[in-house]
Parts: sequence; C-alpha cells; structure tokens
Amino acid sequence: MSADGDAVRFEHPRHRGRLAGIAAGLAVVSTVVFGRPAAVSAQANAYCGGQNLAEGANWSICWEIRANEGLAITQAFYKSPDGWQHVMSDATVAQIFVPYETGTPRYHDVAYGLGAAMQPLNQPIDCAHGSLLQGGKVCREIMDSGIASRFCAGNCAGRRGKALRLLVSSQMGAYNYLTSWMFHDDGTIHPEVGLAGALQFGNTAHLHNIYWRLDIDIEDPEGDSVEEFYRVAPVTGGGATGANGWNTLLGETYRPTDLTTFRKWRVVDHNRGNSQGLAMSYELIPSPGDGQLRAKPNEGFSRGEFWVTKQKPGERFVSTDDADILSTYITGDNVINDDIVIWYAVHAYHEVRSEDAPYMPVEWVGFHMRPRDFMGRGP
Ligand SMILES: [Cu+2]
Repeated sequence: MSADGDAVRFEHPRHRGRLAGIAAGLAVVSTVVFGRPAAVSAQANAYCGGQNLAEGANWSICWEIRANEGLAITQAFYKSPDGWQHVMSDATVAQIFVPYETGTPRYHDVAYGLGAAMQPLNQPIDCAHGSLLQGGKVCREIMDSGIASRFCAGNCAGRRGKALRLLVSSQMGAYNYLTSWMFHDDGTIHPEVGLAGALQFGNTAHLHNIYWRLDIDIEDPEGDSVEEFYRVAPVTGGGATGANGWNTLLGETYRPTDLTTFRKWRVVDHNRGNSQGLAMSYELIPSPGDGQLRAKPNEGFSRGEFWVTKQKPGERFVSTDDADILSTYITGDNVINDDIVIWYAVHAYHEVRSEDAPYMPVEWVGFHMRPRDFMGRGP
C-alpha cells in the first residue's frame, strides 16, 4: 500500500488550529496480511522484494508505507552466529500524542496520518550515504555506529559497528517528525522519532508522547511471554548487596516505568533455547531521563508506558481526537506462551527555548531493544 494511493483525506487539524473528529481517517487504512514465517532461518526476502527489502549490518528487513503510521517495519530477521533468526513481524509508531499545558490543543498525529504527510528527503542532508526510495521519501542507509567492542591484553583489539537505518520525514502542521529505525549489527534495534520543524503555538509548553507498537516474534509468533525485570536491595544487606529477577506478566495489562528498580521488559520464548540452553529473548530498555504522563481520565492510553496485548488483527492504534483505543485492547486475555504485541510510550517534555526559532534543532526521542540470550555468544 502506498501513502499516495491510500492517503487519509481530510483537513489537517494542525492547519485549522482546532480539533475535529477524524476517527473515519483510521477506517480507510488497508489491512496488511502477512503469512507466518515459513521456517526458522527464513529471511525477509521470503516476504518482500525490490525496494521494500532492506539488507545489511546482519539484518534482513521488509518495510512499507502506511497512510497513518508512515514507515512500518513488517519483517525483521537477524543473522547471529547461530544463523538467520526471526525477531519481529510488525513494528510502527502507533501514535504521537501532543497535549499542550494550557489544556488544548491535544493532537493525535498518527490519526491525522504520518504517511500521508511524508515529504521528499534531500540526499546530501537527510540521506548522505544512503539511497532514496519510494519517490525520494524513504532513506535506506548503512551507518557507522562507532566503537562496538574493545579489549586489551598486551595488544588491543576492537570492532567497528554499523547499522542499517530507514528514515522518513512527515510534516505535521508546523512540526516535522523524523521516523527512524536503526538496526545495529550486534542485534540492537533503536527506534527513534526526531522532533523538528517550527513551533506550532509560540512558547506554550507541551509534551510529545510517542507510542511504538512492536510485534516481537522470537523465531515464530507462538510461545512468547513478557517478563518484567526488577532489582532490589535486601534490608539485611545494609545497602551493600542486591538481587534481581524477572516477573511474568500473566494477562493483558499496562505498566509504568520505574527507575528505582531498573525496570525493563523482555519478550521471551521459553520453547526456544540458544546454544547455551537459555530461553531466547529480546529486551526493551527504557531511556534514562524519560518521564511519565498521566493525562485526562478519558485518555486511558496515558496510564502506563508499557503495554502488552494478545496479537489480534486490526489492533494497531492508540487513540484519535475522540477515542481512547489502546485501553479497549485490554480485555483480560492471557499473554503467556502466545502471540503477543507490546506497546511502549516515551514522553518528551518540550519547554520551549529561544534556540527553537526559527527552526528547532532536532531532538531525538526513542529507546533500545536488544537480544538477551537470543544467540549463544556475542557477534
Ligand atoms: Cu514540541
């Protein structure tokens, strides 16, 4: 599906300066159906080809453009020392919710259409070492990602890392959102949104709450569970000792971030072991310094940063101007040993500064997912 052929057609609320119902905009998005992975060790070329197949930095990826979410990663396979392995089936930015501290406006940018608002990229500036695809609106690039490993014992040895990156730019009113997915050669996935453009309402403070939707499938869609990490310091240790563990989330739910316990989450398949016999997983690491937003009672999607739901066709969005959608996906289903979807929100507080005019320096907001016992050793 292309953004041009299936764009959401309605007046852009950011241009009107007022809100209106746009729920109808979500209805026009076509349903994309994927087959199940053919077998362990398949690669993305079993699902897509041409410009929609991106390969490099140990990754093999399918992507497409959707009217609402913009850039969607539809398959991701990683080549570990153990061979090609399936990591992810579908991943998108599912909402950018932008409430202003004065109470209004409260924008729901994915409902308005990040894909419909995509703009051509400028090769030397936006995509210096990559290729422009989709009529110049998508940049595919292999990037240098710095020092990847280093060890010294007499002589020093190191490895330079690289990453496969896909990037698009959407102009939403005065704002310009850059959607970026970086796939590092050590298996780390780094989704980011770059906040750029110009200020929409002068110096009014506001938040950009960015929700990602991630269908992580460890080797196959089945058999996945979600676990939450904690670190505690037993009183008996006098502060000198610590202990940690993982708690399984039993049913569909939402969870807040918690820096005091080093909270993070992982999608784990207890039916799939690495060459050391450990359950294969991918973990989600919150960004340090990220805050929390608990908004209006009818904005239930703001009750937590991390959500887990059972995978169901059509459950793709967080909210519209009129509706809290994500909360309605929490229906009590079990999420143990199943095909599950995780949702993660990052909150960027924008206290306007003089340097934001005339054009804002890009502020990148995101998080990391990385393999945990996914392979038997490091790359
Ligand atoms: Cu802002």
